[in-house]
Amino acid sequence: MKKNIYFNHDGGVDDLISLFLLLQMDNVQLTGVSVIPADCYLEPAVFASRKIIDRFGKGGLDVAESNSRGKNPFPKDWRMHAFYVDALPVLNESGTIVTPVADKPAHLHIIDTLRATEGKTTLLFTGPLTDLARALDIDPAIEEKVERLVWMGGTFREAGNVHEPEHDGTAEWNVFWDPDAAARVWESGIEIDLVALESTNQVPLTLDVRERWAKERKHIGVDFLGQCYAMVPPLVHFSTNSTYYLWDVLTTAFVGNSELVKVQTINSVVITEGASQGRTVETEAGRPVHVVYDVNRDAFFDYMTELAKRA
Ligand code: AGV
Ligand code: CA
Repeated sequence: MKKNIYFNHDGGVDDLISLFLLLQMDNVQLTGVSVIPADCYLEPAVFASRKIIDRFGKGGLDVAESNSRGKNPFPKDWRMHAFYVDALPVLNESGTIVTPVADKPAHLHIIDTLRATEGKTTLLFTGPLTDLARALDIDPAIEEKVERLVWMGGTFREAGNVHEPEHDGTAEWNVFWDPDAAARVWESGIEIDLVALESTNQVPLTLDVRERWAKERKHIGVDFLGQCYAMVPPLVHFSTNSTYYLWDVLTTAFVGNSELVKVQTINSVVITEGASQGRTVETEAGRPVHVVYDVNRDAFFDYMTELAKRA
């Protein structure tokens, strides 16, 4: 039995690689894709998504554009990454784009796709939750059509990954971009699996991983990984604000193979105001979330590289 997956992403290198890998999973039925302009510019991220589906998928999908806006914008340098992926020759060889843009915005596309899909759907979100929060406000009954939400977001460690003026550094970026949206989803009855910084910190982009992909570049999908991860800074001596981790790819791999990680349930709330906005905090009175806090790093990199070889 294939799992129905609806994928909402924000066009980073690891978001776009996640789309590519989902298309290679034989236990996944991808039912819909939408793009939110958080850690990306919308146009190149939508183009790149459509081209990835054309080049590496089987068709039958459209890509919905989000018109959501966040509270705390991502740095421009990071948002530029989607332009680089969109320009890769492997995605532009055919010179045409077949996969269409959907005729409705992302939050309505989520509602319609959930309703049109037989049975329940797992929501995979690798950017902020704004489109889901808006969908729930319009049509709360879609909760019944949701199997669970798998989200790259949050952390219960002291250090988050937001290093911005007026902030204390305790938040993870996908929560920080729109803390109110996360709080809205926390209010729902949806089961939440959180792929938090606890586990994503264990999968930095490192030089040995790059070398491996270089050695195996005769496979077009592995070459695609190498080309994409050439655009972003690896971890060499120490972690900086721009150091790249495989945040979203780990989240996507968890959907395809939950045995790679360890999960623990934590009651939590989302802080929406002030210097800690976007922080997820453990508290008895909070709602339960299933936190992915540990990963088998080598098994994860093997899994994603083997998936890429199928392309
Ligand atoms: O916080 C991680 C999220 C993931 O969804 N994104 C990147 C991933 O797509 C934001 C982010 C945090 N640090 C970054 C980010 C960095 N150094 N470069 C680009 N994006
Ligand atoms: Ca992302």
